[in-house]
Amino acid sequence: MAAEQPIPVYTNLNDLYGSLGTSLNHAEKWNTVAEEFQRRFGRKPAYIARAPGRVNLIGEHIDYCLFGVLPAAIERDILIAISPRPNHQEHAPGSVVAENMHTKYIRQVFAPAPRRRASISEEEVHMEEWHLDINTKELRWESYIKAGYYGVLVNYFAGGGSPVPVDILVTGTVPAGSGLSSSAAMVVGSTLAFLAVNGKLEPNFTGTGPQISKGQLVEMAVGNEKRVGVNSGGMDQAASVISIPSSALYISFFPELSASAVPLPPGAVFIIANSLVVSDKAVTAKRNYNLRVVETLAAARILARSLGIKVAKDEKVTLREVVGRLAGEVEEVGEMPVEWLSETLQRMECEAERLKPRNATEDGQLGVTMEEMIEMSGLSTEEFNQVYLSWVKVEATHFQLYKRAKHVFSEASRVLQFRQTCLSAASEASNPSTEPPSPIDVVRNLGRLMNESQTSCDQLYQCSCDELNELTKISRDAGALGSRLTGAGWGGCTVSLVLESGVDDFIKKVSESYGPFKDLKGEALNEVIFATKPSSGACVYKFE
Ligand code: NG1
Repeated sequence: MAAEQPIPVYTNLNDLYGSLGTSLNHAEKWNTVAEEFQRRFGRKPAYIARAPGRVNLIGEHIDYCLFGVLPAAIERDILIAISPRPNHQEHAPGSVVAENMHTKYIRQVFAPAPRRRASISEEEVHMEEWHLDINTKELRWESYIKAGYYGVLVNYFAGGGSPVPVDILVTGTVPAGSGLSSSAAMVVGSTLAFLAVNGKLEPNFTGTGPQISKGQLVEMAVGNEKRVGVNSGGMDQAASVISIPSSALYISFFPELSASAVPLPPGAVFIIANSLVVSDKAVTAKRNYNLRVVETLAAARILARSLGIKVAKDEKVTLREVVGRLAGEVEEVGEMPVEWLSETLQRMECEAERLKPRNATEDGQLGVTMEEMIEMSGLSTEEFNQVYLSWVKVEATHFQLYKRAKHVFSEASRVLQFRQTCLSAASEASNPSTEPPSPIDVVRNLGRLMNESQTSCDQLYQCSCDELNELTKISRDAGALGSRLTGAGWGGCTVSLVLESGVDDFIKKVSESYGPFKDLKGEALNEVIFATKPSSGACVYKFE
């Protein structure tokens, strides 16, 4: 299983470039960052960690409800060069000098502070916890570096030991705040760089481990990103770590993280276009991302209660768990068969009506107030606050439980249909005794699902914006068979499905029609609209 494999550590550049499976000029990027590190810090880096961004083909805002999603890693990535500082003893333990090749991001110097535990027993006398200040109020590039580092400190140095002081140099080609997961790529890259430099990626002295698996790195990176203030699902980190070249990845989170390759139909090209509206998830979290997390959790409890499904008072049950309990799924046996899950999801789309406010207008525009939501949950105000609001800040007068749940169930269904369409097309194409499906029909079906996803994101989940709506419409008019926002939304990028034969014409038409692209040419245009190929997941290069 992909999630159980160890993180690849290369010592040979040919193996490294071969593993990436993409066309971009990798050698040049890796050499530039190594040379620049040498120029700035006077020695070669010890390691370079790579973590790619990702594009989500379908399955938006359902990973934190524990439904499966379908992303692919992209060629654009973050590279972090790192090396221990010479003369360790002269520096504070674990101190960091962090530089970024992008001139906009200035040099940062910080050190984790060891914090002695308040109550310590004899054995625990040497136990230390670490603290790193992370500013979650504003967008700061080093917060993502710190978030990755924090996880390494907590997981590997809580029981004692000193992290090495380091210099690091960061560079990247994943545009920030654009829905291509630059934040997850930064956190995964930073986690890997600090693990490597502290000797935590090597197998132990018997050569049998413990070596961190891809799945464990995903879990660490998800926890680490929460420290920047976003209660993300696990899609981005899983895509950045586990992806494989030439396929998308079906990632499911229930009953545990698992990932499998989904072959994409030949001739289908995914084109990313940046709306150039920057959406900073961390800063808007209480009105956007985190609010959606709370709305879906509250919807899950209320729906369960209304359907007579048992939920413990202190449990943060998810919509996926409610579906499982309704269908009588046995978690220990693994995820229920796809047909069964699809049927239950269809039923749930109807059951979601139970979440409409009593005084609902025809189109269900009005949500429920906080008081109504607490009453519907069957918990006391104190219990509700404790379970749903004590760990997160949200800001809203009304909570849109019905619309959010309806989006989640329909989007989860679309992911299953998208995956099934790709799998059936691939298996029929490889079976000499059946007529292969018409490629255009396959791609049309996928495109239709992507268009439906965009409508649902816009109208039910309200995570689109005028510019994304305009760009997806322009893309369809320019020949895309499907076009949708990708990632959290509220700005950022779209992904469009285009036939290989129409790529150049598509890019030309979109760049002539979308206002902010009109004056862009050459590299500047290529920065905002480009075709992408699925790339491989995170890895580390070790200099010898
Ligand atoms: P972006 O903003 O594209 O990195 C976010 C979440 C995902 C997922 C999507 C919406 C983080 C790190 N990522 O993606 O887990 O929930 O929104 O589908 O918060």
